[in-house]
Amino acid sequence: NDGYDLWLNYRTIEDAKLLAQYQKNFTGYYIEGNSATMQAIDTELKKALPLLLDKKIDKVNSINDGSIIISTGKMYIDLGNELQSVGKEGFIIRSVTINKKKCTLITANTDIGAMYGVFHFLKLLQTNTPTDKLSITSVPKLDLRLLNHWDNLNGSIERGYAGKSLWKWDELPGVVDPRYTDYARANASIGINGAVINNVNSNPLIMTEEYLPKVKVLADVFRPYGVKVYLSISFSAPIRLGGLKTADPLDPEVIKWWQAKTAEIYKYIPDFGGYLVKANSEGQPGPQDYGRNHADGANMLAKVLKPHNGVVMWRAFVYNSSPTEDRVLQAYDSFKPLDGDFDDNVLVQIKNGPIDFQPREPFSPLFGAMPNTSLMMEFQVTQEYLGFANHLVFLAPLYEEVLDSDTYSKGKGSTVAKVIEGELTTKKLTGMAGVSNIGNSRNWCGHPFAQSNWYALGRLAWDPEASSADIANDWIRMTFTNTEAFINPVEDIMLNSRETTVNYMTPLGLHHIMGYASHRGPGPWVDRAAQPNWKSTYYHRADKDGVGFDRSTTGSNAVSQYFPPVRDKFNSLETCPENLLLWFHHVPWTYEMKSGNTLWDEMCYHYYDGVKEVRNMQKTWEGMQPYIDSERFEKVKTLMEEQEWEAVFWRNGCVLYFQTFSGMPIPKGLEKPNKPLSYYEETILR
Ligand code: BDP
Repeated sequence: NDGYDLWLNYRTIEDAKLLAQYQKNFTGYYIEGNSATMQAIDTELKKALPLLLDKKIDKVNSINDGSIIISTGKMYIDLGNELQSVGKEGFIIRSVTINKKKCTLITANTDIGAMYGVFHFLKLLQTNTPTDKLSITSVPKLDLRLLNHWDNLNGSIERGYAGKSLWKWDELPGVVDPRYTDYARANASIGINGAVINNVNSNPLIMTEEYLPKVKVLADVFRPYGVKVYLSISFSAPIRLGGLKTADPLDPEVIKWWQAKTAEIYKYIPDFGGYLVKANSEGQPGPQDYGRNHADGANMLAKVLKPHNGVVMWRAFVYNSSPTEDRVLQAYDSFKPLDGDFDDNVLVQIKNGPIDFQPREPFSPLFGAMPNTSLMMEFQVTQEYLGFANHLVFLAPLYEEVLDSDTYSKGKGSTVAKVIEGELTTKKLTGMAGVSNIGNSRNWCGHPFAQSNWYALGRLAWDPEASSADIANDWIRMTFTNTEAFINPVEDIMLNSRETTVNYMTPLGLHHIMGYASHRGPGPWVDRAAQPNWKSTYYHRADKDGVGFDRSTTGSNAVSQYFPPVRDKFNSLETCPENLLLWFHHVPWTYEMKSGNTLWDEMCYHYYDGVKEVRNMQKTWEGMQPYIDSERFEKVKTLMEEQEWEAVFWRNGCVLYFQTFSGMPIPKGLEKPNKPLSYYEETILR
């Protein structure tokens, strides 16, 4: 098994009793309608059912005992208002009796809803769930459930660690790689309904006559699977492609240019999703270049897209290069004053934390702070700051931690999940995007376990309140095996893996201390950079007295961007959660932690625990050999060896570096680094 099948790895049910039951319960499938989506459902069932049930099982023309009925039009049983309530994308699965025949009904208002139902049904079989008395209703809580591909037109992927881009621009539109279909299938199976196919640092050529026919082919392949195509655009495209002198969003010629270009795109792709925009951020052009603000820019595009039903996703990831103005403050300060100014078809897309996809950050204070704006979540699935594709890090616990955080924007219970579900806002467009970790490597994501992060993103976009434990459990069963002796230990590995990584990289609220530019390996010593807030020393502020960034009311006052109880909790050294301590406070090395240890000792213990936990993970994995194929077993084993090596490297580098400030010894009983600090400073991991 080379991992190509992802979680759609249909294997015969291992439990003989259950298999016999399923074989009895399911005799054939009956599909109403013949749309491209229904045909795709047919293909999926034709492949999956015989493999899962180890018997011939076909499409049937009439309803029999044991039929799986897939229908969007005909009502087989009285569902009352229920069908209506599942909307355009939800579905219902029911065990029913029709004309004395026992059947399973999968029904929805649309074909894509039915497809989601079918994948859910297959998941039930894949995870060995009893199917006698099914009564399932499922509706996605968010409208836009997207992957953001940071893929460049030359085939490279910004922050991609799983090979080259899936999109073969040189072959398209003539040659259509069958892999595009498998990509869409995988997305549909977890409810992902859109893909921004190019990098946010956008090359405007994507919007030219050369590329649009290629983009159209992708859209055509994705369409039956409910995956819409979106593009990242460059705000200066009217200048770079159109030859205009300005890209001022209020200039009539500029507006005309966008109208014509947008209409052209819709000619190729009538259901094109819309634009994702990185503007006035890290050197990208934007409305501020012309004295306009983010809302002026977003609304101009929104008005252009509106007649076509397209949306604008305008990113809030903005910060300047000021050496003194805390970077953490800047997205909030730029966007909060614009609350209420954005058109209805604009979503402001916010990274989960106020800096940049760190192993741990507090939630972005913008969530809850813009009640009159549609806000969407941006998570990173690719592991830019989390060990690339070499470290096993299951990200669902990170996503869950953010989604469950209480903003208190409308009192207790105003979680980030509720904010992005639109429950606390006047605007109703909702969404979640994940920066994709997919490339053309045979197993899609590089590390066999990195697939679980793509999977988790889809599941949490469907239901931001889903639990990471359930997600891990399903993923393991679908991807590997239903053997309990494998599931339990591997689920533990997955659920602990993110905290393990925080421990050996950035414990206690440390952040942005990775190697310069590459963001791989430790780099707390990075003190020279193209701009001040790209230096690690800017963030950790270690000196002989202590370490950490004072963002309390006596410091940069970032705490004040949160609502009162959260603000006060973060502001006080005593109540600030220790896992965010150095994010919000500059703390003396000798400060007594809750454990009774000094801060210095505590920091050391975290770094050492991180390594210990990776070693435990390795030991557990060793015991898993009997349960799975040797190909994936060996691959994970080798990657874990690398992870252990890098964890030790991180630990030693960081402990030795911070020791130059604390001047305190590494606690007794801990193995001493066997190389001097200079070795870690000079060895650059890429
Ligand atoms: C940072 C990445 C950079 C991206 C940027 C962004 O280092 O490559 O372009 O985020 O999200 O994390 O725009």
